[in-house]
Amino acid sequence: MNQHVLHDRALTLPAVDPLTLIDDPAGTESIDAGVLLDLYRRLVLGRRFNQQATALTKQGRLAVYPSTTGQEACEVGAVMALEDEDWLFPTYRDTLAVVMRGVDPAEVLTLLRGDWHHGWDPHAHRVAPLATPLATQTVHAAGLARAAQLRGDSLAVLAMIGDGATSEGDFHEALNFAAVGRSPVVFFVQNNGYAISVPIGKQTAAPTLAHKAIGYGMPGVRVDGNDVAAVYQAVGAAADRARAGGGPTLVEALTYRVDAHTNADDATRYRDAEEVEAWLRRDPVVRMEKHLRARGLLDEATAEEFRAGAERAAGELRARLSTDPRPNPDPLSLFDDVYARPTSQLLEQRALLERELAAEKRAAREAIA
Ligand SMILES: Cc1ncc(C[n+]2csc(CCOP(=O)(O)OP(=O)(O)O)c2C)c(N)n1
Repeated sequence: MNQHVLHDRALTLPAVDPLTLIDDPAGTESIDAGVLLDLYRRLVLGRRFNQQATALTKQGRLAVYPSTTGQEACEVGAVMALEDEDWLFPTYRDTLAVVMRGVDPAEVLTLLRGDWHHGWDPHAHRVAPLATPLATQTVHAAGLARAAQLRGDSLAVLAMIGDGATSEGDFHEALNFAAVGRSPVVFFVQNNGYAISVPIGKQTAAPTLAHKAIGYGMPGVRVDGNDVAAVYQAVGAAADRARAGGGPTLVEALTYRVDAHTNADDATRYRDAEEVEAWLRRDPVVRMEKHLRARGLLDEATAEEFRAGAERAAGELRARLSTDPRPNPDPLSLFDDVYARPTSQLLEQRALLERELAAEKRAAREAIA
C-alpha cells in the first residue's frame, strides 16, 4: 500500500521556557557588539516614540494610539532581524516596527491621525499597511510569500500579530497555507497577555501559542519578548530558514503591554497594579541597559548620546504633527482603492454616503440663510 508521508521532517514540541539571552552576561556573545548597541539605541528611541505619540493623543494631534510601551523589544528585535529584500506585515499596534523599518514616523502615524487611510508607499519600503481588522495581514503575508516563492525571489516575510488575533480564522488559513506551500513566512505573535480585556487563558486551551505550530507542520518557538537580543536571534534564525527554503515558523514572544489597549481604554478595570508592577521589573529597555553595562559595552557618554538622539527625534515628530498641513481628504475617496472593480454593495454604500454628504451641505446652507 502506498504510504503517504505527511512530513519530511520530525517536529518537536516547543520548549515552554522561552529563549532568553540578556539575563546572563555571556548570553549575547554570539551577536556582534555593534548590533547589540544599535538594538539598545533603538529601544531608547522606541520608548521615547511611544511616550511622544501618547502625548500627541492628549493634545488632540493624534486621534488614537495603541502604545507598545513595554513591548519595544519585540518591535525592534523582530524588524532588525530582517534584510532589505524582506517584507513586513504589521497590525495597528506595530507603528514602532514600521518606524524601525525606516518609514518616516509622521507618515507612519497618518492613519492614526485620521488624515488618510494609509501613509506610505508599501512597495518603496516593503511594508504593508497597518491592518486594523484582526489577522487579515497574516493571509496577505502568506500570499505575498507564496508569490515570491513562485517567482523564485529569495526573501522572508514577517507577519506580526497579537495573541487575541490568533483566534481568528484568517490566522488558521494563513498558517495552513504557508505550511503546505513551505512558504517563507515568520509568524511573530506578540503575546502581551490580553486582547483588550480578554486574558490569554480565555483565548486558547493550547499549552502555549507556539504549540499551535505543530498542528500545521511548522516549528514553533517561544522567546522572551522583553529581551531584544533573544527576539533578534529567534526571528533572525526563522527568517534565515525561510529564505533558505525551509518554510514558515511560528515565533511566540512573551511580553506585556504596560499602557492601556489604546488611549481610549481603562486597563485598571481588568488587571491589577501588582501584575503591572511585576512586568515593569522586566522592562525591556532597563534590562538591555543592565546587560550592556555588565558586559562593558555601554558607557555613560554613549547612553547620554542615545537619550539625546531620542529626544531630538521626538521633538521633530511633535513639530511635524503640529505644523504639517492636514490633507483633509474627500470622504468619498474611502471607496476608491478597495477593489479594481467595485462590488454592487460598495457602490450602494458610496451612493448612500454621497446623499448624506449632500444633505449635510444643504442643511448647513439653510442654517446660514
Ligand atoms: C476582525 C476584528 N474583530 C474585532 C476587532 C476589534 N478589536 C480590535 S483590537 C482587539 C483585540 C486584539 O488583541 P490582540 O490580538 O491580543 O492584540 P493587542 O491589541 O493586544 O496587541 C479587538 C477584538 C477587530 N479590529 N477586528
